[in-house]
Amino acid sequence: MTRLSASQDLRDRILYHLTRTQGREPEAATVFDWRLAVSHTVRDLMIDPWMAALRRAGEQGAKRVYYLSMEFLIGRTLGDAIINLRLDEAMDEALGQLGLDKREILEDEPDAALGNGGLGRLAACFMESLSSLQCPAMGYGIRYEHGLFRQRFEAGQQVETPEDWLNQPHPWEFTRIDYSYTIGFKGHVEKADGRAKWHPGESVIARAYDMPVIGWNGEWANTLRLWGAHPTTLLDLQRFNAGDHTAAAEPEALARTLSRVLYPDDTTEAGKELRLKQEYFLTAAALQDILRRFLSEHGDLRLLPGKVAIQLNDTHPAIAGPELMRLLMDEHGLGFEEARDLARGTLNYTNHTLLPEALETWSTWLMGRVLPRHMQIIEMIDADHRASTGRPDHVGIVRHDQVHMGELAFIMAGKVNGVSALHTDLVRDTVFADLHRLHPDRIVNQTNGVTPRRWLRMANPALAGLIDETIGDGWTADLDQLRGLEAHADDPAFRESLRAAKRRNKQWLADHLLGDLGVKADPDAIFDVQVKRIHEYKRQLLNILEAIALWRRIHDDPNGDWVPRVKIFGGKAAPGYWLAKSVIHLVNDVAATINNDPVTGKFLQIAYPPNYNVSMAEMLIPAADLSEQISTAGKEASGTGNMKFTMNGALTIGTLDGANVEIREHVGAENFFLFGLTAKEAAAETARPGHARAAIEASDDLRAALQMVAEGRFSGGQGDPYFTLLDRTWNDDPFLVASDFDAYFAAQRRVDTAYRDPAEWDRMAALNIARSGYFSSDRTIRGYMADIWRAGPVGVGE
Ligand code: B1H
Repeated sequence: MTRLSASQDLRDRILYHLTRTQGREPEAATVFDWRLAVSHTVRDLMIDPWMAALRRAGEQGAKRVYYLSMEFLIGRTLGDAIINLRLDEAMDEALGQLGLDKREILEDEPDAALGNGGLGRLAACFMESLSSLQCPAMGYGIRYEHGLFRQRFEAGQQVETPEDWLNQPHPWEFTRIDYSYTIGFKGHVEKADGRAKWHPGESVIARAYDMPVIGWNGEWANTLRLWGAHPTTLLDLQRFNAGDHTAAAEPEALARTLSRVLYPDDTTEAGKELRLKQEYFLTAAALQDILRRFLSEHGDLRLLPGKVAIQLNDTHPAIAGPELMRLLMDEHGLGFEEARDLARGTLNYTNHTLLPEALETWSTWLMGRVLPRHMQIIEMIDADHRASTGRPDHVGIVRHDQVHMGELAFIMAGKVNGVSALHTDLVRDTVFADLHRLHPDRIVNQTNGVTPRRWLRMANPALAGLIDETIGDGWTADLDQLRGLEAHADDPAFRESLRAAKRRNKQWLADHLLGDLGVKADPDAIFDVQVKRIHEYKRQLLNILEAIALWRRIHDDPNGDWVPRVKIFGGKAAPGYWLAKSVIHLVNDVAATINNDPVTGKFLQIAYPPNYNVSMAEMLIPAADLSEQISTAGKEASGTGNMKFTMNGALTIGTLDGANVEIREHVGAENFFLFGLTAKEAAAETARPGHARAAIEASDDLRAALQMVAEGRFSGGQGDPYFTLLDRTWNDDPFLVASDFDAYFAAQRRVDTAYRDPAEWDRMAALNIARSGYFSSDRTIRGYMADIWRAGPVGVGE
């Protein structure tokens, strides 16, 4: 089809859906109506590749990959689908003909915020890459009615309100009432004829809601299947008729609780019965669905490991081990050993964190009460593993009346992987050292990646256009082709265009997001961005203390040759994480003071737009000059934001932590602002008594900054709000803010110096982009396919 007829076709389809699906005439249509009409138009175009992919995978009896995750942080779908279907130009024309503003339509879509942070966003990037690589796969998650809470600031402090994305029609989903499974909880276990039978005391229905995930070039779509919880009996009619209307609706309310809210926890464990039930709900529904599909295609359970690969995204779905064994033993009559081997041939586990507070455990009491049969099977797995490996009694899955889900996941997995080279080494040396000795081939590395379709082509059209002009558009499917830009890094014309593209993004940000906040951001200033969950180990505190120290220095020498900066923060704190919330409060307090300072105002501004989410990341990252990746070495498993910034031509100031290590290796040490202790040094420093006090006493800048906070310079003369934060920094400082402060401050001054030389800065930015190809999630998924799943892509049209 020619472009003109393609755009006319789109326009006709949009008008069709506006009237037939939305029931509106153009004259009366709102942005919402148009957005739904456009979404249905785009959705229609996904159906053929989707159906074809499902058919082809079935016909070829291909091995299926299943990704089980409590989180899928999808964000918006429309813009991404337009890009992947290669409809952008035709759509621009069609919308133009209809007199519609594309940005306004795209921004009308609520973010599907079904995740907390990196772990959930990784799952979303993986789904996109699986489709782009035509690997037959399915994601399984929960259809939370309320995604991650909305964040507001009141007097600088975080206030949470419920998120409500399903309060309006969700055009991307298909309800599958025919795929419903009963999920049991509690009750008792009966033994009869040598077989165990679990009689649950409660049950709910898991119903499938499917979303197609279209890959690049529109050739293949996999399914993201999210489970919604529904009651087994809708209404207690007897109670209703007796006049007790509230009690009559109880079964429905109870069941729906299971898929009501996403746990707002990142790297800390929720420890709630409801969370355990949610985890089992997802896992049990997915496994029933997987076995049903497998049995209908293959029949013979012994083929399971050859036809099915299941990836457990962290330990959250780790109950899959015992559940799969229960199905194989209790429902299909297999013996323990055969069931164990089949399960282990099928399941794999990704570890995403070493933080002790995030390693899930459940009391044997709770596990035994909620999942009595699973508790028995866990004991059997533990005993069997001890017997077969000679592992001593004091280690194991069940210790001190706690079920350790990491150990369970490890023991039931064929492969266990870490998410960056450093993290995987630490997984081998620390949390799983003992299991690694027993199973030396089990742990492998798969460094995370991000999809370049969303994070470069869609989020940064200015840069994507320049890259297309310079090296063609082949990079979209093969990010290593960005290497072709290296040859242009010394070309002044290319560097000029690169600068112009970045400046356009900065100007837009300054005029909109930052301008709306009342921050006066000069697009020629360094846009210095730290966006991620707020956590002590990520050290937003280090960043804001540096800002205070810099502010003080500018004050002391207001006529100095300072390089203007806009520091931008974004991120949410878990609602119960008091110290993280205290850091948010401090950043906002400091911003309120500094931004209005007539002496320093033109050199330093601080912006903290509330409610950071995927869509905000899509605006901020393309406009960043400097990417803050400053976690305490050894604590950030990988990071994925760090990769998005690199791809978008921001330079990194960072520690040797997570994937920063590999980013630095790829882009070149001279194109990366490194500072701080290494993981090994950090571990030693943490163990040194009085390390924080000593570091603070040795640093005039840090001492002065802390002093200003203590004196209430940013809190109306009252130091009290920050007493605990300061006390912890002086006396404990487990994440070494003090020990790394001077090195960080000095690295920031190196950034200033580099920024003064635009040609050199642009060269470094060009090289960062050119060498970022490794961080495509396509590369990551190919790694999982080859090393973990032993699954191949299915050819289209073969
Ligand atoms: C990561 C989590 C996480 N690691 C518990 N662990 C959660 C743990 O709700 N919970 O209970 C939620 C999330 N998230 C992140 O995973 C790492 O911190 C990042 O470094 C990494 O890049 C990301 C993806 O691998």
